[in-house]
Amino acid sequence: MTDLSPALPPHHPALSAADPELAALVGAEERLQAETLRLIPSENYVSGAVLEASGTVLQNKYSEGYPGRRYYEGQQNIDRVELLATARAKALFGADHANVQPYSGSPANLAVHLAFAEPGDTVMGMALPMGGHLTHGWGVSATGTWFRGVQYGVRPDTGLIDFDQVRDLALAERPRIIFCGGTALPRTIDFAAFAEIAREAGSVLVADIAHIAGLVAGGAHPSPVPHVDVVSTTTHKTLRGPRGAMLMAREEHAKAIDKAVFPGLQGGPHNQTTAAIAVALHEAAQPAFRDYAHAVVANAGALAAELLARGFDLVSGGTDNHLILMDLTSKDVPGKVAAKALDRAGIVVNYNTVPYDPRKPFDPSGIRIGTPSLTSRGLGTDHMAAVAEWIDRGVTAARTGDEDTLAKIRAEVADLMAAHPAPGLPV
Ligand code: DSN
Repeated sequence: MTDLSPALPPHHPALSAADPELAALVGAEERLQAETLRLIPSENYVSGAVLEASGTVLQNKYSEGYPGRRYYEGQQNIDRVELLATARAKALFGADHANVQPYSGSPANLAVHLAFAEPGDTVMGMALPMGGHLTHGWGVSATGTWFRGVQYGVRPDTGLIDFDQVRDLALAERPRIIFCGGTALPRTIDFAAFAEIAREAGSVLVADIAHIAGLVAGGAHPSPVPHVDVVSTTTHKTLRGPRGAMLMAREEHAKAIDKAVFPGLQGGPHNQTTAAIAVALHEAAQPAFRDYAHAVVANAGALAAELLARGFDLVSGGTDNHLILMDLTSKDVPGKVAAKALDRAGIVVNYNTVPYDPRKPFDPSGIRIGTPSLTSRGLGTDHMAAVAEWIDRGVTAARTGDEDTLAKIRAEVADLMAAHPAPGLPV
């Protein structure tokens, strides 16, 4: 049950007056985000500027179409907002073309299918339980039912992408599209290796960099742009923007991408989100963002080292990026039990399958953690021993049912969080 007891912060006066019940929920969420150690690697804190942009009157406007080619009048300002966002995306990532209209990552990836494949065509991506994404042709997704998904994985001995398998599968299946990238990949993605295979197979290569977009923008992960046909990304993970997405493409694919997003799949773009994306891209182009991206990676490396020192098994033995995938089998605690106990301790993670997991996705062996949010709060490598220690104590307490320890950790976490206020939240 959500704790609604804390006093509301006074900074949503209209909302509080009009709908106190909803305002109380927002206030409770603000407090939760302020007091907890948020380790879900796909989450972050946006800046106050991004938050403000996403709550503007731009949301009152319909603008189906693209700048200069709309189906509604009154686009004097909206066109400029979207042009600013696309120009900033192209400049930041060095892309020929950018489309900032996809509502989020899944519609963006569906648009990619619409642009390059016909229903029933073969598409290839990493299997979801290996670290891929639903929308890369996984069976329960529309991308795996309307299209024929074939899937690659990681090597059981190393936890690294099995490029022999990728190549064999690509040459045997000749997929229309190959996706690289995913949601639980702790290691650097070798875009050049994928590009060579896609070239041999005659496939369109798509890099889904949703998780690492901020690292790419900040120079802390190699860019896919020189190697791939299309880049798909959400804007709200390491990139620290609003919930939204972008597609970037080589010039030759620009028309196909735009047509697939609108009118192929969507109606009017969410202009308030477009504005907030533009702000986030502006922030990501500043020198401080490079420091942020490198700090995210340094923190994850330090945290991984501390966890390994405490006897945890990490998929692939560690991390190169913002994400750590922990296999808790040797700790004798299922991932879901650990995740729920850590949540009670004020440490927010998600339970996750690990490659070759003998358990079910809704009750898997692992948890997935990452450092984007804690880095946004200014935590550094010298804090990672404490974070690892809390996780260690929390996982042990999960096994033994020691609620007192979980409550103690929650208080310790809240103290550290109070000393490191999060961007965008009321102090
Ligand atoms: N749900 C996202 C994540 O948590 O990684 C991927 O879509």
